[in-house]
Amino acid sequence: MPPICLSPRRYQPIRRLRRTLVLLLCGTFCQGQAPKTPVIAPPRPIANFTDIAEKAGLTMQNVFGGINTKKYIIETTGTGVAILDYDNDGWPDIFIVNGTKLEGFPSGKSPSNHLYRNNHDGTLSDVTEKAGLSATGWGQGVCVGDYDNDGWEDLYVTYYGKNRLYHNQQGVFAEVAQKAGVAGGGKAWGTGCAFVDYDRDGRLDLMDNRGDGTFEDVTTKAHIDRTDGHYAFSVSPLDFDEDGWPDIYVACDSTPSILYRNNRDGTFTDVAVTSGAAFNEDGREQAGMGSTIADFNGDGHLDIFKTNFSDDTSTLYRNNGDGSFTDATSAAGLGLYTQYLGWGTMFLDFDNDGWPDLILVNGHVYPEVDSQHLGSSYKEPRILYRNNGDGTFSDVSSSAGSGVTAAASSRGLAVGDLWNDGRMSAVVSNMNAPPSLLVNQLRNANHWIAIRAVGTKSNRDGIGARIRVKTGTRILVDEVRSGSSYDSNSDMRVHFGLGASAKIDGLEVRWPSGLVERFVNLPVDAIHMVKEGSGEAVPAESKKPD
Ligand SMILES: [Ca+2]
Ligand SMILES: [Ca+2]
Ligand SMILES: [Ca+2]
Ligand SMILES: [Ca+2]
Repeated sequence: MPPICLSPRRYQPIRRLRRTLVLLLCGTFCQGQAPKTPVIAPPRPIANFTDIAEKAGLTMQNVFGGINTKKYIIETTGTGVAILDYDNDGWPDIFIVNGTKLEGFPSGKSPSNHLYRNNHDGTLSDVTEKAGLSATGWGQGVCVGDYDNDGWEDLYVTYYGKNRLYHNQQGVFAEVAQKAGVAGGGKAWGTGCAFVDYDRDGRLDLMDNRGDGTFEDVTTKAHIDRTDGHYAFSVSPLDFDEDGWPDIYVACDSTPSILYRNNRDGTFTDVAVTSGAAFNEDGREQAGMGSTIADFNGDGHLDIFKTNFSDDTSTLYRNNGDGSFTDATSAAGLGLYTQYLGWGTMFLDFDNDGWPDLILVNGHVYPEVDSQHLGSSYKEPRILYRNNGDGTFSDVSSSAGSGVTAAASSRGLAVGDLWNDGRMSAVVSNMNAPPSLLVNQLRNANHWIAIRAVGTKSNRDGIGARIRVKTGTRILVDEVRSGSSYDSNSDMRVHFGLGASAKIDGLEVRWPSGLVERFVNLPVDAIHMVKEGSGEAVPAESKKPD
């Protein structure tokens, strides 16, 4: 059965944007005289994210419509970013989608998407051409998944226009969207996408993967088309009700969010309203942009965080563990800002203390906003929230480094352990500017572990696998996930901060095939390849009736 990538044509109704989008210290303690009274050390900085994009060689120029003036909404949405290991050398590489401008370009001068290969030394090389990925157009989102299970990560790129599916042929990509039946009609505006094995047949779907290199459009069959009148922006798969079947959260602009519950029979039902994940706590529709999934409060249930338009806060939906969500934004201390227009967002445990933190990138849709004195700016700083481990977050942006405080009009965001050292970095796509590569220069003594799931019976990426790590005091949970953030795809290796725990007591994987396995004796501070069928099988716990 197939993997699912919510994307092209059939998604059209919920992917079209509303056209009326509102035009819209004393630094150091005095040195000099030796103090007579004890000196209180200044608080240790929490993070020091610096933008090393230029130094690292990430120098492409994003082109996305007019620089100072935007006439159409198509010029405002920007592009996504993917972190993937395209050449299978074990080091994550970076793919950045690009757009164009209304006036077009002389032949040979058109902007292209870019692929950067990781040189393993803190730098990257532009390998776009060599990898066969030079292409121009109104690029939007990107998602990663090995749809043909050949061990090489494939790429799907959405467009205002025909979408592109790049089949990875040992490091060189061939564009096969038309042949595979996922190009769409060219009239829809593709935004977010994700690969999901919605029917758990071991083949990733973006639509329905027939298993012969083509996809059947199952939008109607799967009841996805029963959700009309939404302006869908980004896609985050998660098994919110823990029945072993992947569900799909879609953040929508100006309309209620969608939560597709997988009915285990090839169909989905939008349960966002009844589950409490459609509106905010005041029952208001929001203008959702990006979304991210993690268990923020350590209760074993995956929660949802969503960025929204300005004049609103972001929203944190706490999963109650019974199929329902509660808006926990204010209680978690995330209701501070309404001036920012949020796009990409990801949970990431930047300090490896075992509690997923949050990064958000912002920026208004129209450059013209700067002359209108509306209280928000085209270029806005990023935000970093540290998870306090007690259900609340603290805004640590101002002490998190120049890469966080810098203002940009950002859109896509992906996170990953770019240099395999346990430190999470972020790649950001900025409007009409080069990308940012935010690397935390601060190290600490906390431990971590990362898992690269390799499915055998399940899809090869293990997308949808649920991983539980047991330490002395905690059970950490996450899933292998394609998509998320704003139209982006993060490092699919699942990263867990472990705090002071120098060992784990065990790791359990529930594969999409249904197999539940335990893996033991995995050392910390390392990335482990965990292959389906190589662990110690355990009876599936608390299996709900099929
Ligand atoms: Ca690589
Ligand atoms: Ca492949
Ligand atoms: Ca489910
Ligand atoms: Ca943390």
